[in-house]
Amino acid sequence: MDKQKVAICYGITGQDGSYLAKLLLKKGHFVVGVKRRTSIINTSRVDCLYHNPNFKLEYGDMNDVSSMYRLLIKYKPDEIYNLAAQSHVKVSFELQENTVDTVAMGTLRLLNAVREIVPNSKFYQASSSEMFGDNPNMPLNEESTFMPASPYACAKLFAHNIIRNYRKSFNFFGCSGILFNHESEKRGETFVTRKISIGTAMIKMGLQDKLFLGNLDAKRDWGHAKDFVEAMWLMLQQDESDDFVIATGENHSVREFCELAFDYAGLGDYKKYVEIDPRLFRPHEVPCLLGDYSKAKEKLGWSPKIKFDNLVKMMYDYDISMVRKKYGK
Ligand code: NAP
Ligand code: F7E
Repeated sequence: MDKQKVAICYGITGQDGSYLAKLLLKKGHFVVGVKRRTSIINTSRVDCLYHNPNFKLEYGDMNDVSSMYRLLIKYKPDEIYNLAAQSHVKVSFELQENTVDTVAMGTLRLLNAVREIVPNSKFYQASSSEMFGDNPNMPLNEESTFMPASPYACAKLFAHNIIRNYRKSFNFFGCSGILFNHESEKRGETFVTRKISIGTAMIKMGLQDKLFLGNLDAKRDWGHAKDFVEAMWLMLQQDESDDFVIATGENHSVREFCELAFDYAGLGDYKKYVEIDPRLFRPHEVPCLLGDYSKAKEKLGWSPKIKFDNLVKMMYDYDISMVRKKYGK
């Protein structure tokens, strides 16, 4: 019988960490989830895994090298997934150093520890479509020029480049998934899709009158996190490491997301409820992103299953049931 694979996942408490952990457990892995210390408990996305004998939570931090060594020595993982980040683009304009330290330097620290302790393991890096930033030449693929437009994107680009460099210099197995926006019922509540799905549900239940948003004209290529974590896993099952764009090949505006959510909720025209708050605009906006996932389709056999309409409906259905439960309606 094959030895059980061990995977370490940094960023386990986040949206993708929770979907990835479930997928890896299904694949038969032993999963070590790394969480940082927080003043209030924030493991709700993975609490359902707490009693699984193949799942273990450990403390660690992208800014704490000795904990990286401790965990790598203790578990000798076959696969390492680096999903940890200060992942909010707008916040990165206010917390520049923290974002760069966690995303760029944190990745470098983890890479160096991995090369020392488990040099034959496979490493997944959570790269981002934000790295394309100002590039207007859609659709974007692995050969497109990176023109980062935020501290977050600059930091992700450093991490992306250092993985490529280690791959070429040290024969290191490091894959970067250049993931376009992916959302879900577990998406953080300050990202626009979840703000809209929760806001629509609150308005539907008469608990809120208005939803305040920023730029409604921004367009994103939105997929579902459950599909996207499958691509992460597939990348590490290949014989050679590489970079892959993971996207749906369709984009929609924030306005279209609102139109569909309010219409689906039976509230009619979103304009009756949505107001613009200029404080939600960014110092430098990425107006449009659209990905070309042909390489992932050809080499990994990956395609997205959940399309935009379904994504919006799934998120609204989840949030209306949460709102009902929470407010006893
Ligand atoms: P998320 O929900 O914001 O999760 C980020 C995770 O990183 C959380 O578990 C967070 O812990 C952890 N983290 C933050 N700072 C840390 C530190 N210093 N040390 C250890 N852990 C730390 O993000 P996500 O949507 O799941 O995305 C996963 C990864 O993919 C991120 O790297 C993100 O930048 C990247 N990405 C996301 C998308 C997308 O559309 N979702 C697209 C492209 C790339 P806390 O819970 O304690 O905050
Ligand atoms: O913004 C506009 C906003 O914050 C999407 C992260 O996972 O995906 C994510 O980054 C768009 C932007 O995601 C509001 O200006 C309008 O154009 O949901 P978001 P993001 O910035 O695209 C990438 C791929 C990542 O890598 C990141 O980690 O929506 N927008 N009104 C708004 N955005 C927010 N957050 N809030 C608003 O009220």
